[in-house]
Amino acid sequence: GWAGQPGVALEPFDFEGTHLVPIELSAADVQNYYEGFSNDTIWPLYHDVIAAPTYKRAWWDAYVRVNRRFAAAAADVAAENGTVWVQDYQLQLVPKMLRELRPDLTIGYFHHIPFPAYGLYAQLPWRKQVLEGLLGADVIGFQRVADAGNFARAVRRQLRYDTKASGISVPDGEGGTRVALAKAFPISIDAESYIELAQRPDIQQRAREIREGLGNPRKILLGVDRLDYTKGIRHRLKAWGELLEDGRATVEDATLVQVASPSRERVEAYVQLRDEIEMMVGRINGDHDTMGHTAIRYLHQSYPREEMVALFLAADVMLVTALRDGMNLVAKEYVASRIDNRGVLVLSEFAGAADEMGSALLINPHDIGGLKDTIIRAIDMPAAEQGRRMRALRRRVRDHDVEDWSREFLEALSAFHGRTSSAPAAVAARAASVDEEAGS
Ligand code: GDG
Repeated sequence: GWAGQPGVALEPFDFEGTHLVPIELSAADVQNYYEGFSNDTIWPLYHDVIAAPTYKRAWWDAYVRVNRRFAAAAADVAAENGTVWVQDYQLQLVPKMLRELRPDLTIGYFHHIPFPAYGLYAQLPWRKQVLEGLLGADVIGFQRVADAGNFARAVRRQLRYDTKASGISVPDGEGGTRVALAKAFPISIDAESYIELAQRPDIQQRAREIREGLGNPRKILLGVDRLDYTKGIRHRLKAWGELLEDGRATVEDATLVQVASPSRERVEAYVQLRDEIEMMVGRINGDHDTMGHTAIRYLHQSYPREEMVALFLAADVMLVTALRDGMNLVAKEYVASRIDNRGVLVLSEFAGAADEMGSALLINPHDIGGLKDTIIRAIDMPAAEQGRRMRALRRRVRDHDVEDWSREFLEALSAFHGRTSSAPAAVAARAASVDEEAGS
């Protein structure tokens, strides 16, 4: 990882049983590699160009340089025949660079955000290099089956490699072919730690205080997101504002608590988004607040986990309205925290979590009319139906927590490392057998 602050050179150190090797990034690296290429090129492109991606050659050059630095550092410290698991879109070139430096290693990569449809991916001026970078891994994990499918299609179209089932035939540079696995491994949360927090009397007391502090509205609606244009916060505010405007809800009926944690504050699209959201909140509150009740309690702040769980316990309705989201852990954290089997999750079908959480009220956030109807349905949902849905959701999150996720990925990685193939048919057979071994 990097030190978290530009220009800070830290010696390797141990923390909670893990040896950490910080990579130094200069202020220019942060600007070009991190805020630029990672967060203003890849992030918007991979989230369906909700915001327009910026393509700058100087940013790409910085991305290559910094990826090389990470690869070199990993190559220096990894054990002989060891395993390296590369995390996320800031490091897409590392798998190939690392394989070149250390052919003995087993290399995995997990992609936390969506992988876009080919028609969008094709915009990327460096589309071939990025695919080749990722294909340096033995296993490339995605959140959704659709993401893995989009990746395989991009590989077929751009690189003309064979793909069968989840296996991709990659030339090994010596006339042979190795097989990389590209497959969905949906991430999860440490569910047990949320359950433990939700059981604490002080946190339950805090949930009651939060409700009191809001003037005891009949229902509390909650949104928790990094302040990001992918999260659909504007769509959520628009729907809620219209419901108040139409008289279908009042501020005594319900208050929306929106935690929007500060994020990427030096990227222009985020500066603009914050202005737009704060203007909307000001208008809606100005129109509807009373002395005792508010339409939206907007908090541009970050909170400790205890406070987040108290908020989850206080919230009758959780609104996850992302326009595009790799998974959305907040949806899973909310249901894990609801040890009382009450509360309603309204969940965007454009979040990866929708693939596993079919018992939520699924919505299309672009359909403001449908979103409004669903919010009313959630506010009015009878306790028995809440219980039925919440129990099914909680079962899924408890049965598949973050430990299962990492174990399944690492098992697939050790099963798949070193697979070679001469015929495409063999690729299909091997990919299918690993699918079974990974249990999905
Ligand atoms: C990326 C992908 C994918 C937020 N505010 C506070 C706070 N949070 C915590 C939440 C949750 C996490 O941050 C956010 O995770 P999400 O999954 O919701 O979204 P991203 O940050 O965009 O994460 C996403 C994820 O990677 C994992 O693969 O699911 O799709 O975009 O845990 O609770 N936590 C605390 N205070 C806050 O104010 N303590």
